[in-house]
Amino acid sequence: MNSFNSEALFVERFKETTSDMYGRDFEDTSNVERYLALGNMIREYANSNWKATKNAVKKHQTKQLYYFSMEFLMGRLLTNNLMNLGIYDTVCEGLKELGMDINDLEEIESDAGLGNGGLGRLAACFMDSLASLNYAGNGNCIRYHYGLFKQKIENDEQVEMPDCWLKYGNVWEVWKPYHGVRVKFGGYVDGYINEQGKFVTFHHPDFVVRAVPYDEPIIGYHTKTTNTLRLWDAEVDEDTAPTGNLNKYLDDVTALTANVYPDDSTPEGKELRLKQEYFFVCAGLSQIIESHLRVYPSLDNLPEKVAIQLNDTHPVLVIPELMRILCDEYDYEWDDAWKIVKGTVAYTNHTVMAEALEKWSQETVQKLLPRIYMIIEEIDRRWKFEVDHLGLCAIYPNVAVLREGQVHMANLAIVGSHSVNGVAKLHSKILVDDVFKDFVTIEPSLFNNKTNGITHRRWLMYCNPQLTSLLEDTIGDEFKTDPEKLQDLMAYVEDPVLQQKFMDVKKQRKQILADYIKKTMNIDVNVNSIFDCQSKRLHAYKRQLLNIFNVMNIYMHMKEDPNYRIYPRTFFFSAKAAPSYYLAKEIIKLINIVADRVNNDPETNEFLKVVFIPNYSVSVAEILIPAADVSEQISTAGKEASGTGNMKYMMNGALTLGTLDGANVEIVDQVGEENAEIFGLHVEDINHLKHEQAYHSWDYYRSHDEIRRVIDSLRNGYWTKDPDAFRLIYNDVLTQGDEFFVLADFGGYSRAQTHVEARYRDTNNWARTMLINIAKSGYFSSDRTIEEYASQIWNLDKIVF
Ligand code: 26V
Repeated sequence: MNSFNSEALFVERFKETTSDMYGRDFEDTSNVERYLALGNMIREYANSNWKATKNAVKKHQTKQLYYFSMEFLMGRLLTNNLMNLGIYDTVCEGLKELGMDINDLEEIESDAGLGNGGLGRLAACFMDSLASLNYAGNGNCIRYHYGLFKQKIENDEQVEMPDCWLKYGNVWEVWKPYHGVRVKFGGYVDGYINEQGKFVTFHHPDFVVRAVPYDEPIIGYHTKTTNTLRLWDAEVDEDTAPTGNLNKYLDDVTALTANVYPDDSTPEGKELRLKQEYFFVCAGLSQIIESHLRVYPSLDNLPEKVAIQLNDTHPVLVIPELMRILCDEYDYEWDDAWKIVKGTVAYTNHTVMAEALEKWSQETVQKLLPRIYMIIEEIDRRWKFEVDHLGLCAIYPNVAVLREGQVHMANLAIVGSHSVNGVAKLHSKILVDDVFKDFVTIEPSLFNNKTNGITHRRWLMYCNPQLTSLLEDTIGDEFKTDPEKLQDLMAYVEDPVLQQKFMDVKKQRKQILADYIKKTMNIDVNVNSIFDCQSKRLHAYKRQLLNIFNVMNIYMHMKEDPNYRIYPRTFFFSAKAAPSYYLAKEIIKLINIVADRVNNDPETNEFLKVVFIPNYSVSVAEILIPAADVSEQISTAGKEASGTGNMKYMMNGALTLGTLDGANVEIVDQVGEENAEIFGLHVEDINHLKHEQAYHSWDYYRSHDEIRRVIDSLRNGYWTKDPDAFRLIYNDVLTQGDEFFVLADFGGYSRAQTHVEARYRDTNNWARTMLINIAKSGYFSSDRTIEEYASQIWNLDKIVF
């Protein structure tokens, strides 16, 4: 009988397991030991479905997806797994009987932060939806020993600390050392013509590591399906380790999987990053090929049985590596191999920022991956031939894989894929009309849109049980497996009783956040104030600057005019900056310095507070987002590919205060303009201003008194004595022309903020708007997104048990 059949049985087995694992009485074990024991029990319990899933896939020859991503921001899994397995209540009650609170165990788990931001969290949401919808979908990534840095704020500035997420090991993983794979780097390639007249190559590498997989079960919500997230670690390869200079070899092996790259701000070639990219691509593919051949006689049918999705260009070496395997190891002719590759691989683009489109110097790629480089050259040569043949050599500069000494990874991804998608309607349109338009003339059918989504299981049911239970009471629980059913709430949005109940839930969540802020930062916040939240990576284009400029303006206005007072408002910020992104770090400093001042000013602090919550992560988001009244989504139009925080906030009822950018556009489509607060320049306005070179931020500075007051305060000692403290910001918005139109949008933003305040004063209407946001958020469940990928790109069938 399984340990979770009844509360009593659970209590008995839990005590037994803990005591057996640690060789001491249960009463003498620590919470860490109990957490680890519970984790083990859950994983073992999940094993039977894990096995059943693998067997079902084999038996029915179900097509499988492999999601290749350099990042997976999984967060904590204890409660998530318990809920998906349907044993959460049993465990909670059992623990209670033992005088324990599940929260104490939850807190022990590290937040698995193997990623930077939206792209990594999207991968994690997709894993949850795939399993919950009964698709065979596996993740493939690196087992980084340290997550993205932990952020502390010291003297108002960001300090980066190591994130030792494996401190207590990882209860969810299973180490599979016997499935190790060799990955080869550097050296040189020999070529000769064999007896059959075929060109044969032989790679003599100068660095070889063993990639070893760690598998984590990904448990579907109330389904049997249990998929695999495979994380590859690097180990010494005993047989090929170089003689002499052993320490350098050991260091190089260790470095390979040490860190998540925190630098999504510096594009310049970092060799180690390229090594990481090839490392997990090579290992992941080798496992796919091996398991395919265990079931099927050849690789001819790979595209019918395997789909590979590239999460951005980071894993794009899948394309030449799969060509290498097919041609060098399985003797395929180039054209046949190319068909298989193109039929198998699809690519998702996640940014239009030119500086973020990956490029590697040809020299680096050639040196580090000599055989792969030869294949890329051949791909480029044949592609160029095709383009010439179509009489389109004029566009060659924009579509070339190799150009001016660089490998253009996005171009390689497009050439080698059968599908290229953007992540929101507007973003996909910009890809087609602008960024990749020359590819569109050649192969228009390649391009499509898949608007992002978030798993409503984590971002509603798990992180906001209070709201979930109100929804259950109102519309039943169908929305849990069919999130579009949240629409049923539309029938009740006018109901003042429900409105009041909803406001009560929101207040409870604000109190939880307030308690967290008090405990971790010792700041008092007023739960009756408007909770206005901006949480996301710190980037100039996301314009945290616009938000803090408005705060500065409000404060200065209240100081100047004692009759001017706003409706009480607390501005929450939470954001990490890449360690080498100096402007972003200066913005963090500005926010914190402003916070120190306004929070401690007795004249105004009953109206205005600013809180910068350190270490934005999945766990912080789970506390912050349910408490939000206002969701700040204020990027420069055209720059935010989609955003996914916007969807999480919406699902928890917050009003979107945003520009028409990314998925905000679709949020407005869903809720109607009157249920969002939209301001600012549109993409077309911005394109026009750029094209005509008609934007001059100085004009705004000169003609707009409030803007001038704010900008001057950066340098005149108003906030800090150091006149240079905010020089980068000052230069950015004035002398360097304000690339992201902060000053141009300031007026509209400030008016929109005033409008938000007026709306909030009308409590019933406000509650109604929030309820409509929740009701319409079902579209943004990643279940919808995954269904679209599954039917339109991957061609997956559901697993049959
Ligand atoms: C952006 C930038 C912008 C400025 C300079 C350097 C740089 C480097 C990297 C990036 C972002 C890389 C890809 C990424 O994380 N994109 C995010 O993907 C999310 C999931 O699709 C999406 O919601 C976000 O809008 C998008 O920024």
